[in-house]
Amino acid sequence: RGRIFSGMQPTSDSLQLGNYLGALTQWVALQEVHDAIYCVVDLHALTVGPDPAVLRERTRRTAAQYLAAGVDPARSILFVQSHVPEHAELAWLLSCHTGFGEASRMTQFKDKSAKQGTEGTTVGLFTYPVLMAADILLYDTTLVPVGEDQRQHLELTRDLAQRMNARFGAGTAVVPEAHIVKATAKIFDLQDPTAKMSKSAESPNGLIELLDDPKVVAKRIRSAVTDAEREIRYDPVAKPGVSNLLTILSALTDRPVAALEADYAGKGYGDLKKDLAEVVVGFLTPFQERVHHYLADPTALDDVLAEGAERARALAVPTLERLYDRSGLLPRR
Ligand code: AQP
Repeated sequence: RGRIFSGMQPTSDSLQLGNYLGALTQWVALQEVHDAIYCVVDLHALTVGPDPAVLRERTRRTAAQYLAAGVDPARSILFVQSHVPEHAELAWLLSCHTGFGEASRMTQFKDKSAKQGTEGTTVGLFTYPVLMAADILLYDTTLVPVGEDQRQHLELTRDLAQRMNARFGAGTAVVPEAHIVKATAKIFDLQDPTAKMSKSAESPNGLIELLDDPKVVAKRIRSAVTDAEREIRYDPVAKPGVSNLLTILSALTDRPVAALEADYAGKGYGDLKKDLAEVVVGFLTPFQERVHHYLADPTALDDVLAEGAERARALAVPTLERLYDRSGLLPRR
């Protein structure tokens, strides 16, 4: 059995459909055959300067969405990052092995810091990928299910693990593999189908949030940007909007894109959008009911998270001890 680790930031009241199709559905599938550890990465969310009460609320909401999607705490470990202090401790150690230039080349940092300006950009945002590497290496993770946007951070994580092994001997860190499912690795914004769908999108019109009012979601799908042709064909370069709609429909109905192209031969974009809206609303309605069920009992939710943190710590402590020891830190007695 492999060891899986992945997480999402509680940076919004709701996850978006890209988070769900790119990562969360993989998490649920992988927990069947692997030891899986899923985390709400609240320390990462601090990089955007959230309001404290809002962050707390979003942390629970994110956990409730994991559960509603099918993450099973009887099978997987589900916890909140800040409840296991070893994440921050290992991040410091790894930051001492990360080049300043190397961290500066991370495209997510370049994009986000360009929006925030030098004064608005924190050191936390800069070292974000190092904390992510710590999250992964802390559990001797072998496989990390993520969307395409995290590939570069995963490469950095692998480089850091290999660097630790070269410096301190084989077996210091486990080198993880990314698990990126090509078909759904990048879901695009409905209004700008060349940009990835993102929780923190500037305009909500291109976004499908899992906890949005289904009527609003249906309207956004009906207004999705397509192209001036009429043919429903999968061609991400020439027809990014239509291809994105086909990708989403295929993922939610489990029907191959080629079969969908055949289904829609001779039909118009309006038909595709109408059907997709129905499928998405059909998925969201019971999903939202499950989320609200978990949120209705915050004590039970907190109990699940507390138990998860305890189980996670039992794995994290020996890994950190090993890495500290190999680095030459004097063992605590
Ligand atoms: N559009 C997407 N298509 C496929 N996968 C995606 N992911 C994110 N957007 C898409 C994957 O979802 C997980 C969430 O990771 P995160 O919460 O750490 O943040 P992110 O990658 O930066 O995602 P967002 O939604 O764009 O959040 P904000 O706006 O807060 O930065 C990851 O596995 C990611 O690959």
